[in-house]
Amino acid sequence: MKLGFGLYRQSLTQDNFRFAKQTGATHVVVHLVDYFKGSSPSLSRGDDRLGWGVTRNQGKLWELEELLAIKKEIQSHGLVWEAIENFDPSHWYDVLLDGPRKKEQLEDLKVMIRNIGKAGIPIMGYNFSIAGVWGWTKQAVGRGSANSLVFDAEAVDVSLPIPNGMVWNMVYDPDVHSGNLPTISCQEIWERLEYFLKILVPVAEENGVRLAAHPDDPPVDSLRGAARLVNEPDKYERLLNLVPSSSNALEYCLGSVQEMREGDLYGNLDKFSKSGDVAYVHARNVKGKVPHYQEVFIDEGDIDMKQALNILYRNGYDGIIIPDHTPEMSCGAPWHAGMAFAMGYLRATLESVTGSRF
Ligand SMILES: [Mn+2]
Repeated sequence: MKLGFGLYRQSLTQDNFRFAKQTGATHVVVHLVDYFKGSSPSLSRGDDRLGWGVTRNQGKLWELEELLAIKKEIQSHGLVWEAIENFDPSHWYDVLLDGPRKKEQLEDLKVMIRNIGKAGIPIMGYNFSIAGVWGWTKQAVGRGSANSLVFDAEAVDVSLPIPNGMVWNMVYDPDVHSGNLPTISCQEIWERLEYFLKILVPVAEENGVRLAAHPDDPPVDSLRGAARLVNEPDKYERLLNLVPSSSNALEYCLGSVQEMREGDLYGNLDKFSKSGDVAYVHARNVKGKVPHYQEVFIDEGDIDMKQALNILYRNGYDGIIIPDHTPEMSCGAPWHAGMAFAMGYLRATLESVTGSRF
C-alpha cells in the first residue's frame, strides 16, 4: 500500500508538491478540472446557479505535452503521478446527458485516454453523475467547532431542478438562461454508463489505463431530479459486471460507501480489494448515513479506519490511499492543516497495520 495526496488544479504549485512530499506521500492524484476558477481549496459547494463554477474547455482536450509537463514537475519533487481525478464537464456533458454531441465527445475522451496512457498515468478516476456532489452545507459543528460538511436531506430541496447548461454541478454553457434538465430515471443513467464503458474500456485497456468509478456523494436515490448510480455498495458490482476488465475498476471512497443507507462497508471493501477491482482509495470518516450525515476528522466517526486498512493489507492491495476531504482546522491554512492531520493519522495507522515504516 502507498500513501498518496490529491491536488486540485489551482494547487499544482511548487509549495504544494513539497507539502505533499513533506506529509509522507509518495504518489499524487491530480484534478485537472478548474473548480471555482482558481480560488483556494476549501469546503465550498458553490451556489445553486453556478455550482463549482463555469468550465469553458469545449474542444480543448488534455494534450500529451501538457500532461508530460505536469508529470515532469511532479517527478522533480520525487513524486509519482498515479491518477487523474474527474473529467471536465466540458469534455463529456452530452455523454452524461445523452445529448447530440455524445459521439463526438466520446471520441474526445478516447483521445484523452490515449494521451493519459502515453504519459504513463495508470488511472483515470471519474464520477458518472448528473447532479454531481451537491446538497451539503458547511457548518462549524465538527470537533472543536471545525467547519465540516453536513448533509441533511430534509434541510435542502433535494429535488431542486438542474438548470439547462449545467451538469455535474458545473456550468458548461453560460449562455443558456432558461429551462431545466428533465428528470432522469435509474434505467436511463445505467444505460448511459453502459454505453460509455463499452466504448471507453477497450481504449483504456489498449493504453494501459484503468478507469476508476467514484460512487455517488451524497448517496441518495435521486438528486435534483436525476437518479443516482452507485448509491448502494452492491451497485459497484453491477458497474463492474457491465464490462468486465481490469480497466473497469473502482475509485473506492470509504466515506461515500459508509454514508450509504444499506450494506456493510467492511464486507464490501473485502470483496473488491480481494478481487483486485480497487484502483485507488479515498479515505475520510463520517458520522451517520443518508438522509443525514456529517463529515468528521479521520480519527473519529463511524469508520474504523484501522479495520478498513487492515482489510486492504490482508488482501494484498498495493495501490494508493489518499485523504479525501476533511474538516477545516482553525488556523492560517485550514485546508492544509486538515490534510496534514489526515496524512499523519493514515501514515501511523498504515505503519501499525503493516508493521513496517512508510
Ligand atoms: Mn471520495
